[in-house]
Amino acid sequence: MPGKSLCNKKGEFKGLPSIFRETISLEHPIYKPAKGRYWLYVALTCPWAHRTLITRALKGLTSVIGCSVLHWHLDDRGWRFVEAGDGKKTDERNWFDVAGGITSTGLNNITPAAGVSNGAHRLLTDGTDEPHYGYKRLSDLYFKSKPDYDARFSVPVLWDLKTRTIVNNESSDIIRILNSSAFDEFVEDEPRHLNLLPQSLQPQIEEFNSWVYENINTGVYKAGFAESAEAYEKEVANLFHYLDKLETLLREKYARLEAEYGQSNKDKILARYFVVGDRLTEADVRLYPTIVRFDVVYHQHFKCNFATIRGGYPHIHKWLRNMYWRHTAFQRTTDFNHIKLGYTRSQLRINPLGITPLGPKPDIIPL
Ligand SMILES: N[C@@H](CCC(=O)N[C@@H](CS)C(=O)NCC(=O)O)C(=O)O
Repeated sequence: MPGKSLCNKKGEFKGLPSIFRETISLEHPIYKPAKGRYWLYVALTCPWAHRTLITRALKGLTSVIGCSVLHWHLDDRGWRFVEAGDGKKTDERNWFDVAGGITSTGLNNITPAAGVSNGAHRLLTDGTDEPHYGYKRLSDLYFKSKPDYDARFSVPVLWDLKTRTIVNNESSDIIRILNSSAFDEFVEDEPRHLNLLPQSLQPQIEEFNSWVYENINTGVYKAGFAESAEAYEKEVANLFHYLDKLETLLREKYARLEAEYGQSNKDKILARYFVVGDRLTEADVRLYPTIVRFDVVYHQHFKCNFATIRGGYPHIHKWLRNMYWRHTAFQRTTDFNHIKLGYTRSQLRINPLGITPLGPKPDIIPL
């Protein structure tokens, strides 16, 4: 979202519409489940793409649906792939097999001279190339699917290698496709049995998702992209009102678990400490990408600075660290370098000099 405004005349942020909304199922006339047929294009900085990576990992689909990672820097022409000579080549081992985690030397090793908007230094793995067609831009996939496409080129994209079309570019749909039983036959027992949307909890999950989406997931963007003080002030107050609501919900949940298992039985408590019900669901997957970005980006870059999560919300903080440190699918898909660089060096309307703040330290505190 570089350069151009995504706001209406009042300076209020409006999101990006998704127009590819197909699904994958045995009944679908075109998009049938198959191993190796579908491909996910993501950017690690993007919270919406992050949900799909977490779900892919949780469901054991990393060897069923491949994945390419766009360069973290978004420019006026949208997302681009890393090309040979433009940083590092794809490391198939890292990107395909694991949850999307990369090893990097860390943001703190970037010298001040790297404070340029396009990331001149290559001290981390910037992304991957496009392995199927050698495309240079995400837009190439959109035009291949729909030659007269005239909207923004957003990640995530779920792509069909057989028909060479975009199946879906809406993250909330993609996580449901990945969670469905469509790919069960290609997956090991354990992840296959994980259902992020159990029927008994569905109404609660939908209810939770709807206020979290409106006020927290997009709330940070509404505050950060606001182009008038009035719009910003309204949105930031609203965001923190809902973080307070979330904190209360988690405080009560934690107290209930303590009463049930005893205060000292931390392991048992943490094994059940999720936002809806006592098990991991889609609600955790959709909340996490926003909360893990909060202290490192949204607090300063989007001016969401009434409080940090670590400083002001002890129960959200505990939930966040529980997700990150106890669940590899969350940890290995979280790349703080891409997250920090992506926002602070791409969104130059907000941060014109493209200088990336180094803190907070550490990116996430141990549990
Ligand atoms: N509705 C979409 C929104 C995705 C979205 O906003 N992606 C952003 C990155 S965080 C993007 O790709 N923006 C490209 C651009 O603004 O040009 C979804 O949830 O999948």
